[in-house]
Amino acid sequence: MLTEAQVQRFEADGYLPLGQVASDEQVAALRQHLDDLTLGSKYSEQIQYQIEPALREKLGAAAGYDYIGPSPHYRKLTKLDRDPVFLEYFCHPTFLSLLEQLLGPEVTISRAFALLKPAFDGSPLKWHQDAGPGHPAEPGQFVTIWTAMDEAQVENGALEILPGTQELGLLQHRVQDGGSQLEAEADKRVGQEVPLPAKPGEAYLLNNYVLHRSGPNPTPHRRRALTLCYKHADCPMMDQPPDYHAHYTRLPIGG
Ligand SMILES: O=C(O)CCC(=O)C(=O)O
Repeated sequence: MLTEAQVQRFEADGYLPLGQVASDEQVAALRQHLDDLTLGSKYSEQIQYQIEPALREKLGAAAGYDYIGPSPHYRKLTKLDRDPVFLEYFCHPTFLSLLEQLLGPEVTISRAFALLKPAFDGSPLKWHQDAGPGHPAEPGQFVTIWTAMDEAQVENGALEILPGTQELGLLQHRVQDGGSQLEAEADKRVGQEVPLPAKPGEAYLLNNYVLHRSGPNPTPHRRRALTLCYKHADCPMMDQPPDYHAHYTRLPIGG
């Protein structure tokens, strides 16, 4: 459970360090599973694979999701709640109790993915919100939990946050009149970004409206992390039919 002070801090800043949530053993098992899926022979049809843009350009491949065989150049793996090894971690008792506290007993996973930021060619992620079309539609009904699988520092692409920007609500992402509202708000706050360094297994709770980004990884140290978006089971998805969310994986809260 979060203390009252932690809830207040989360509401004010839009993020909250949760400390080490995944045990060393869990981190080792999750890392091994990521390696088996990407470098080894455990390709999974249930999961979507995306390669880094540099390799995509070299191969002349189309944008989107594609498996190209064992490779250290995968950028992202999605739909990880379909995989029992990941799902077990996504149902971590710490998550279940804080999600029940924040969202109530009926919670589903709306997104579950790993961003792998490979050594030397991990690409940057621009300022964004985890909200808008294709995301849950109702503020207060969804949160994200991010867990580092490797040591994350600014040098190898740690998360960065603009604290308090969740107060701005949903920002216009489309580029209009030479720039988006989201970029304009980020530009106003240059120098206010807070890096969120993390040791393997450490997690952060994020308000989905807070502006966040992560840098490139030009270092020899890969920076893998798991991002989980949880929502109230009945919260509709923006710009999707009302029953679109019905198939999402439900968490075993309250047995
Ligand atoms: O792991 C990261 O670098 C950030 C992931 C993220 O914020 C996202 O993809 O929405």
